[in-house]
Amino acid sequence: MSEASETYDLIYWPGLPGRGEFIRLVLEQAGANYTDTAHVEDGMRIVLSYSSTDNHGSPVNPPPFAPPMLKHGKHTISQTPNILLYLGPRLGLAPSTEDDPIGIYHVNALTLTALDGLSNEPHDTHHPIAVGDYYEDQKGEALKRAKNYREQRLPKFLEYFQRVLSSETSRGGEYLYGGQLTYADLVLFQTIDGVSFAFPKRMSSLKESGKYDKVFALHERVKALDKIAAYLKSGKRQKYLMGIYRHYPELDDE
Ligand SMILES: N[C@@H](CCC(=O)N[C@@H](CS)C(=O)NCC(=O)O)C(=O)O
Repeated sequence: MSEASETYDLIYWPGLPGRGEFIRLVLEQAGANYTDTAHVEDGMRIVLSYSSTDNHGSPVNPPPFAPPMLKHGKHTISQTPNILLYLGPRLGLAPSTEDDPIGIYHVNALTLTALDGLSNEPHDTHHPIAVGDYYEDQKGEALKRAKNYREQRLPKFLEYFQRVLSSETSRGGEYLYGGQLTYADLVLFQTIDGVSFAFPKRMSSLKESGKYDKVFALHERVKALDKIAAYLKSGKRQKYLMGIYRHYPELDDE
């Protein structure tokens, strides 16, 4: 059953797409009613109140550690893939449990893999030592980490998703699983988009190689979906800045 008419509240840092973007794309594609701390006046204060050490939770919610968080009714869910797991079936972006009871676990695995290799690992290229330290203070290690990412890890993950799109369970190669759009496709779109922003030279040569054509085609396909295309053009889509996907030309050296 679609619950798109209910209101969801996304709690995420204003000013950058970040991990909140994975949730936003799902809400946008589903046409869901949602509020977003990125676009309210005291958004930063709201985010801080959730992640504060003064937050001891409620009778039904443990305190969350970090954004993104999703408030839905009296529940607050945290951890990006967990929020997606909550939203996917509710918003019609996951396989139906009646037809395919195990499908949601496959979609979740694909999502976790995209987040591992195309979101968390790119983040670690510019912050390989300490999340709380400046990039400039870990630049030497970042250069080494980024080289390994560009040469080994990035192609390995692209090859994996190319193989998934060529597999029988993709049902035709347009979408990752079951021949229909799921939230895993929206996640793969956003990760490819972000990695292309961070590593434009490397991604362009990987695209030109032709080895990952199905992955790049999925990126274009999702980008062209009516609701996603309208969202991307709207002022709601924020620019990549100092979040997970950062463009440092020296980290994108061939
Ligand atoms: N595994 C978590 C990571 C959450 C996370 O690292 N959130 C960032 C923003 S994208 C944050 O504000 N972290 C604060 C911290 O780690 O201290 C998820 O996927 O939601």
